[in-house]
Amino acid sequence: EERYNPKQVEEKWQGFWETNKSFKAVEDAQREKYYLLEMFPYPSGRIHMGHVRNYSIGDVIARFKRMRGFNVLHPMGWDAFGMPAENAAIQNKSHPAKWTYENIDYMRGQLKRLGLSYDWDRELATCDLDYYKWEQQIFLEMYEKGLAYKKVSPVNWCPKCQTVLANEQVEDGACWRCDSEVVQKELEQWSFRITAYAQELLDDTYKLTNGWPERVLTMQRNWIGRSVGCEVEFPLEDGSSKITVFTTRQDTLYGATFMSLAPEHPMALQLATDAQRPQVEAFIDKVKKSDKLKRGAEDQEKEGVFTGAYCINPLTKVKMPIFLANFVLMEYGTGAVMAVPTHDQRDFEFAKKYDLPLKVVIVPEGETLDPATMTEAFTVEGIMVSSGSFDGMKSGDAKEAIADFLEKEGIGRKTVNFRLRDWGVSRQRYWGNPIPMINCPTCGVVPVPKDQLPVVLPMDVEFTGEGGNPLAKVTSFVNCTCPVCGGAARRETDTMDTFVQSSWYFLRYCSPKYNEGPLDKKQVEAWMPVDQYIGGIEHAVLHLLYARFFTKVLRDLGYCNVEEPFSNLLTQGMVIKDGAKMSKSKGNVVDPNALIERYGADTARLFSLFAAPPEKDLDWSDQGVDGSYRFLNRVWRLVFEALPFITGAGAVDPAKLTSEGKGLRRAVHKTIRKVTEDIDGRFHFNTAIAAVMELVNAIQAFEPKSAPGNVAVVREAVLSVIRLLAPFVPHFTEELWTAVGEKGAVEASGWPGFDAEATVDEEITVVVQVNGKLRSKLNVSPSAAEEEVKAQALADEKVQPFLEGKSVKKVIYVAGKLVNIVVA
Ligand code: ANZ
Ligand code: ZN
Repeated sequence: EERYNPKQVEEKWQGFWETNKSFKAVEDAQREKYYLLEMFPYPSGRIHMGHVRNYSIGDVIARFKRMRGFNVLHPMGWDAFGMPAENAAIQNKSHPAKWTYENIDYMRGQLKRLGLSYDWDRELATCDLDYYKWEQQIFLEMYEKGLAYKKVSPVNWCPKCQTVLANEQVEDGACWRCDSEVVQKELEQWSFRITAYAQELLDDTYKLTNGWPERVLTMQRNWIGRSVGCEVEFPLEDGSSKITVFTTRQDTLYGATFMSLAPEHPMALQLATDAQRPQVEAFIDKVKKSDKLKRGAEDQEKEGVFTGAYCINPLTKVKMPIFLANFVLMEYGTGAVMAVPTHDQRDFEFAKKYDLPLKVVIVPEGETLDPATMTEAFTVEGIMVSSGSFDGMKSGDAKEAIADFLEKEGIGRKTVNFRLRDWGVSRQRYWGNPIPMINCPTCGVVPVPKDQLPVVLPMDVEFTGEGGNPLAKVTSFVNCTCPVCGGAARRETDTMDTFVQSSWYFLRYCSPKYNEGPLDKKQVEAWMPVDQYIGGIEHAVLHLLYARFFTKVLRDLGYCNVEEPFSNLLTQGMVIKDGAKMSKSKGNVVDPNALIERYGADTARLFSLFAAPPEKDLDWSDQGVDGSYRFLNRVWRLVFEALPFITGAGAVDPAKLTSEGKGLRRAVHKTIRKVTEDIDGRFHFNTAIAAVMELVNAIQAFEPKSAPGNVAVVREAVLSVIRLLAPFVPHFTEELWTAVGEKGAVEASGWPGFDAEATVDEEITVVVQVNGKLRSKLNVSPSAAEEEVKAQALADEKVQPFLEGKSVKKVIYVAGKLVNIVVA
């Protein structure tokens, strides 16, 4: 008998897959396609357990779908631009390109060592010129359509990374990557007009409800943040101009008693009277220095300053003092808010602090509200009061009525506002895709003509870690001629956010070598959308929103006909150890290399799939790893022990089976059914594996295995175990499949089907008596519970007539034999 030697087995089959290109995906109109994708990794140096888990989950699905006859596309690549490469270059005096490509080589080896079934011919790295040059073309076309534009804007700046961050990349005021506190700055910046797609991005979340976790969709909807309301105009007291506000509560308009402007509002300084100017200026200065992200927070202390000016409430004609307030943001709505202290909590606190008038315009049905005794704003729906002709209406209805009235009077209009901001994509870093633009002193911003693409990232660069973007110091790159006037000009040195590259790599995988454009439409058509996408929840509003946006842009540029890129999304949990996420700083990292070295890739895969369902956090346990290894050894021994007598055993003839034989066969087919259901669409790999473990126990306990009537069943049971385990532990099962003398690869043998008839439990007969007289017979499973059998007896149609008009006093059950119903 051979001993299980994972290293030997795994090398053998990895070699086999490589030489035979076993996982190469080729278009095939005869078979249903299945595009399976895991979020591609950043080539940080080596893979970690989170990767092992993510890719093992994906690989089970890929292999399962292949065994079920699907034409599976399962590609892998590298999200290869970005800061860490540059930081490493500064630290190690090497080059980001060298660092990145060396890491890719090493990590590719690690992934191959895990036996993951990728089509390696489609591999791409986003820092390959062959990839990023197409992105430059897309950028130019977005520019032509007004979807990429440059403007001075306040930006989130990470002082440590020395770069701009998108709103999505700021978490609780800190950089998503290095956790440094983010500050606000004004900078000229390139942006993508994702806001032009806000409505579609929102609407289409409702098409994804069957395939995406509701939690992710809710996060995206909140991030897009659609608000329906009105813009209303408030004339200044002197009639010289007017202030436009955005409100979602026009039903409270009669209660607006003052005005709050963002300190950045263009009219802020202009409005200040001479007497108020010094305070106004001081306040603006102070707010500018404070954190914009904290300003919007609920628990933020409300602060403001009176400008000295007044405007007029267009409905009540009452004079309203105009304030600047720290909680009003210039980026939302119009940067001006009509303050209704009785019905908005922020305004209430502000009014109390600065002693401003309160007027109630909505009350709870049948009650009154006294502004003098209110302790907080009344913010829910109610009945309109002190609101002219709208009095007595429900406030919800008054919203509509007042909006119509404002439009009719020409003092307002219904509008929709989104919280979503355009996506700032400029990064002041070297290791990224150069934005293909030129700044000419005469012509301004000029796009690089398409026939002059690509703008190649220069290699000859110095990394000192000081003085900002290293690219800006490469004069041979920066100095250029203007394509319009021929004069001396400067090349744009901002590079694109790395999230741009990850916004379309899944499309490029469909035609990775295509050299006439970013995408071969026919190939994209054949493979897209991604049927199953797998990755971390941390990308819920970052990558997953950008990728949806970019897909729609590429559609509108004519590159594909895809509406939504990912039909189904699985967000896997973290790998934790000792109750905390594995991380260097916590010192609880388990290195996959050591694990694979000691136990083999199959054990690493099996453990990470068995220890928890994919969405849940996986709690690392050394005993668990050991247990997985021991299980594989058990299966190995079982197969080799059975070998001598199952080889050559024919197919099962159900008619010739003993009751024990039938029992084992039932276990086999029930297991096939359960494992199939657990994997397909539900991804309950842990319970699927547990079911196979039970079947292995049943085979072990089954005696005598070598009896002539039994060998066929034992053979069927053993082959089923091998095939059911194939997606989880592919090297192991290929080796056993060969050992039992089966031809071809186990994966090519297809997924086992189950015989429904064979899963039916054997039944026993229970007689039913009423007051001791035989009335009926029941067929029940031997494992049926007492309550179940009694209920069935009472409901039996032959028994029913004898119960009519009587009351049941007692039901007696003699297990497996009879039910006696006592009536009176
Ligand atoms: C008057 C009012 C009365 C409001 C009331 C609310 C309650 P959402 O739902 O998030 O869209 N607002 C408008 N622009 C703002 C800005 N730039 N900065 C801070 N707040 C702003 O919120 C819309 C509401 O937020 C608007 O409706 C406005 O206050 C405020 F009882 O107008 B409301
Ligand atoms: Zn020019």
